[in-house]
Amino acid sequence: AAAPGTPLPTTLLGPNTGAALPPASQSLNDRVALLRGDITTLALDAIVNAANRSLLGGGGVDGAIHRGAGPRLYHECRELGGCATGSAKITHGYMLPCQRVIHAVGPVYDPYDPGESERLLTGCYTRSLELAADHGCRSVAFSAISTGIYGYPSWDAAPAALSAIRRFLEGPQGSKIDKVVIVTFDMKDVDAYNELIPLYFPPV
Ligand code: AR6
Repeated sequence: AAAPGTPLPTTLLGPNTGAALPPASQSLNDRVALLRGDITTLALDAIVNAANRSLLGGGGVDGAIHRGAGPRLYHECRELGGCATGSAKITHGYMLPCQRVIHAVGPVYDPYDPGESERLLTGCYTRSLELAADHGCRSVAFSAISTGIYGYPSWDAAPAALSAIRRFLEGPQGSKIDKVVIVTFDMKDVDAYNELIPLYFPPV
């Protein structure tokens, strides 16, 4: 039996899946950060855009990234031939302070099929981290994919994002990434992440 006062290991449930995650690994804490602000200002190896299937730009964070990067980003994106929902493609960052932009295409939230929405959103995070690792990007910032124009409730999106990030960092390619920065912009995402991050990455 654990000594009195020893904190019990937390066993988390994956969002909607019912799949149990192993007890949270505190060694991962210093590799995940939460930041509120404009993702286009970050001088990291890669930032993750919330794009659409055309990859040709749009509103929200996508618009801000294309404005910041300048027209050469649009020209590179045009060569990519679009991207499937739940996946991602990588470009250069051009006039942005980051080296690379990873364009993830989140799902339009479907309240009649939340499981499929979650599967696709999880795919965005996992595929973006794989691309970052494959391209030597050791620091990666994520925008809150799908939680704006695409209508994904922040309280459902955040656990999917946190599960995918933790599984990746604990997985075979996890050591290829030093830092994952979760960037929030709207208060709803700030609230969700402030409450949920300690469950997935408990304070030491
Ligand atoms: N930095 C960080 N986060 C931001 C910024 C910024 N500069 N601007 C907005 N956000 P959204 P989606 C947050 O709508 O829901 C585009 O037209 C915002 O508060 O940008 O995936 C694309 O082309 C929200 O939490 O992306 C697609 O057509 C989060 O970014 C569609 O919107 C995502 O909101 C994608 O919709």
